[in-house]
Amino acid sequence: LQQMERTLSCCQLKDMKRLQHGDMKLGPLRFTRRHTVLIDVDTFNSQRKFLPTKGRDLWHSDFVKMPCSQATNQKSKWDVISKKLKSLASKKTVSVKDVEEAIIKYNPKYKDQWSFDALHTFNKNIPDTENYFKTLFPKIAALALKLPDFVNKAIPLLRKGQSATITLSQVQISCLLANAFFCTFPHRNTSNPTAEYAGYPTINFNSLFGNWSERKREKLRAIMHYFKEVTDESTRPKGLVTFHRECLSYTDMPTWESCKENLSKLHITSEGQIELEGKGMLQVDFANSLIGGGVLGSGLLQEEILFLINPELIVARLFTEKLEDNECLIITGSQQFSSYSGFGDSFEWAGPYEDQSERDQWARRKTQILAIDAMNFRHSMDQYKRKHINRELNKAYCGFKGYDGHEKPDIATGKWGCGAFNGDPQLKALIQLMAAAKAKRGLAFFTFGDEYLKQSLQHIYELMFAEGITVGTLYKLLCEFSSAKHRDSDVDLFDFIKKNIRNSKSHL
Ligand code: AR6
Repeated sequence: LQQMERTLSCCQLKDMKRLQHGDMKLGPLRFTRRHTVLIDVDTFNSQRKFLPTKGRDLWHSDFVKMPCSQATNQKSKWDVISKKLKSLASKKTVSVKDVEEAIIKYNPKYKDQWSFDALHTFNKNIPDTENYFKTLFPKIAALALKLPDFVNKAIPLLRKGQSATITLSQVQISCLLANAFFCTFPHRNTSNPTAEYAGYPTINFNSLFGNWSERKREKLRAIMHYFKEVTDESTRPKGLVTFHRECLSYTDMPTWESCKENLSKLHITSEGQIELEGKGMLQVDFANSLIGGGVLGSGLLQEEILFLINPELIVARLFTEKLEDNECLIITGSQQFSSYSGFGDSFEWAGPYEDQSERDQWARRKTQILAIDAMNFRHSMDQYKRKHINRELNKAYCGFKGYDGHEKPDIATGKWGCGAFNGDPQLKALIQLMAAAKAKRGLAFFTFGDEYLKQSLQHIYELMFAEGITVGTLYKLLCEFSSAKHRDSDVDLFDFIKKNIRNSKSHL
């Protein structure tokens, strides 16, 4: 009987809805005031070609300041950069020393600050037979040099407070990342809080090249593999990727206590991972408000790993301002290039990954990644405060609700905010369930080996499902729990719900 009940409420992975793009016609690719497309839409729509759109460079605070800009000062800088890159690109083999020398040549201020020891050690430790880097460096330099041809329309910054979208080709992304590799982006190297890009993540790769550690080795293997694929004619990706910043307006924030929705369907598993088993669903990135977190440093948690196996995500750091409490970033169409195993210190690059995901009408891989940053609770008790519960609910809902008629597959998530950010997995699971119910989407919850959470969440979900609990009732229970927890910090959320669910229904 128990088994039967289980299959009645919790569902299986195969029942989860994945991206189709068949039922929903995207229509021709179009740019609008809020959607910048960096390729020529006419030739794309008529011949499916990926030609860069014509446009002009803008040295302006609303746009990415480009290394190849014709603005005074930068023009002469690009002369130096391009001369250096040309000299590297013309060689058959290039050493790490040459790469370092070139980067420092046009970033002389950082001569004593930037270290390249990780890149040196990495290169030395690879057996000669496997060492393709010496011949890869010239190709990356050649790719970086194409910037003025490949991207000639100004890239808007995805700034806080505004929903906006950028679509660009995978080749354009590779060219931007080749520039990041060679640390050519201007005004992006200072961490001074008053600096122009202080509210943005870093983009130049210098931090990846210093402070050798085994983590760095594995990161560099993943990054170099990406460049190997994108510089080879036979494996160069041919498609588009869309980056959308969504800003949830205050008027669109649900009044959680009066939400009448019932819980949506749930699949819970302690096996598998969001990025594999969740393919084709809205895959949650346990993000930092500075998108990509420590991917270019030494961080190696869920978000950094995601960015290493899908390096195109890294380009979001170029134009995405720090996310506010009511904002998220949704990336459609990025490609996975690498496989991996492990997590944190045990992370290993496990070789190439051949992404088989189909492409949609806009030539994007049928993948959607949702970056939402949980709050970082240094004091665990803080998370039970009502205003923080509200913040997390609205953050998740902002991402889960989808945008502008886009398809809404179910959501693949897990212990969002419960590792580095110290969240309570029970509370975070319920918050995500509520946001999913409000957005009318199912949830696949990957507990990442946590058997206890799997069992207890399944149990409490079945109970709430059987009682027909609504989002509003659950919200009120969370508020009551919040007070109970402040009286006695040992109270367990699921126990509290078990004890109070009947009462809550009758008096709420
Ligand atoms: N699939 C499912 N679950 C996973 C996976 C996976 N691939 N990887 C990890 N988990 P964490 P946070 C589980 O700490 O607390 C980054 O630096 C695993 O149990 O990455 O939101 C960001 O840039 C893990 O403990 O997320 C932020 O700065 C838990 O998910 C910060 O970490 C939480 O993963 C965000 O930290």
